Amino acid sequence: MKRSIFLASLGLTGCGYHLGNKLTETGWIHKTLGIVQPLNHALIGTQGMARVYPDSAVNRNFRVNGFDPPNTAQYNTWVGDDYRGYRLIVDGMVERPQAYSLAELRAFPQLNQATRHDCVEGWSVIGKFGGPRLRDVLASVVPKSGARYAVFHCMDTTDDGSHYYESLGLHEAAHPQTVLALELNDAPLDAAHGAPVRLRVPTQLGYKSAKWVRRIELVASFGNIGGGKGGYWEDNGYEWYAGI
Ligand SMILES: Nc1nc2c(c(=O)[nH]1)N[C@H]1C(S)=C(S)[C@@H](COP(=O)(O)O)O[C@H]1N2
Ligand SMILES: [Mo]
Repeated sequence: MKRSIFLASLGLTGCGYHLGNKLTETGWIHKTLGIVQPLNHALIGTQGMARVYPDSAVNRNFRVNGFDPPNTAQYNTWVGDDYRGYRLIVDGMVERPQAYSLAELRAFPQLNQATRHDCVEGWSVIGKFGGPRLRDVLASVVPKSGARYAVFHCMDTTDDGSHYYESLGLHEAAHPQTVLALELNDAPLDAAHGAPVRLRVPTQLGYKSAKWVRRIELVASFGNIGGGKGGYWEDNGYEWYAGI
């Protein structure tokens, strides 16, 4: 009897995912891929997963919120050139730092899912975000074992003159629905929604989904970045873990 209860608990669909988290927390994010990837499909709709909506539920006009798009000469050059000159820098505590072009990001397996975006201001909108899973991109640079957080450095300027930034623990960064979105509603992401690359974290509040990402830096601590709380809104009093 005891034994069957034990086996039943092992059989919970969440276990494979939690095993993945354990491994990523020790810095072995690349080792989890083979284990977690085949489970993704079975896990949709289970605990810890954001609800996935049918295309018919998608709001065609996805609301725009937050600071204005970057207005630097460099950004405007990229916009005018279909972002061909843009590179996403992925560095910090990694074995193989990279600067990925959009074509290289499109070469990763893509996830394109309609999920609900909840802003802390109290509105929600359903949008379909497509792009590589963050964990695949992080695995490709091989995080060092001491890396604990991914920090997202953005290109827009906030009202205190700083650049917007956000961060995730590697646990959340490895979530199978967390993507670096290149598309919104089956079209290339537009400047207003964070082009060319924005983070999309459907399990957390909207402010975690950083737009206009220029650089992802892996760190052991975010205590010395910005105001030290892990994000622009966190530095202004919001929660770092903004689970929905
Ligand atoms: N770089 C950057 N990312 C950001 C913001 C911002 O001002 N700058 N606003 C956040 C907030 S509060 C929300 S609700 C969403 C809005 O995304 P949307 O404009 O695609 O709706 O982006 C988030 N990411
Ligand atoms: Mo928001």
